Amino acid sequence: MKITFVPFVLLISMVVCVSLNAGEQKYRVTKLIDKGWIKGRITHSRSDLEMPKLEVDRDKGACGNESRKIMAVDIGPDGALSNTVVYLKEIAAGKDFVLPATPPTLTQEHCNFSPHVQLVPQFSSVRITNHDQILHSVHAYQFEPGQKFVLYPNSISSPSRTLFNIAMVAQRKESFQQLGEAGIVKTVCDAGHYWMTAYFVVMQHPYFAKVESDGSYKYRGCAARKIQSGELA
Ligand SMILES: [Cu+2]
Repeated sequence: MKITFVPFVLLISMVVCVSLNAGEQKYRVTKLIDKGWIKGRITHSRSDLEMPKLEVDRDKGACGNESRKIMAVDIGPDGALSNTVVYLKEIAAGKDFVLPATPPTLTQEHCNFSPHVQLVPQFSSVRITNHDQILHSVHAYQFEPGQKFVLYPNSISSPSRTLFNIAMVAQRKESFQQLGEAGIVKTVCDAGHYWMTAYFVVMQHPYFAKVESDGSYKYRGCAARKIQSGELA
């Protein structure tokens, strides 16, 4: 069975966990009696795609000379698709969404954002750190869930709106910023490092997973047990 593919970040698993409601109602926490799981594996049907390299054209002292690859299509030798997020769609109720004890962190180091993709609860406060001795910025754009993106790193699709835009000068090592409602937040660096890109996948409910390096994923705490895998054409 093929899973709907939204280029590069999101894969949508359409398995009902507890209840399904096509309306816009808010997620409701409920007590689960039979705790099960849903698991699967995401692969790409072609492992021989030739992707363009992103050449470093400035600040090589801090950034190095190594060209960067487009992380959005990081395909393993067996077709495993990294940097992919799988989530349950249109879920109305389920387990509680436990917030992390420490804020999610987005790091700028060696002129890269890290991690490239991370999952965070809505309205999270995120910590941003700059480990380089040069100017970076974090320009964060808010998008609707399911937004499709052009693969080229700093390309911004419209419509979009700026969530925040901060300068991370060499002396500014830390900043805290607030995320909003569920959706996708794409961050780029406006300081000329066009290859720097990262994504927050902001979720309203806890039934989501970033795939492992072998493309596998597993949700826990569902009222059903099911295996569902997807392959991208
Ligand atoms: Cu930068």
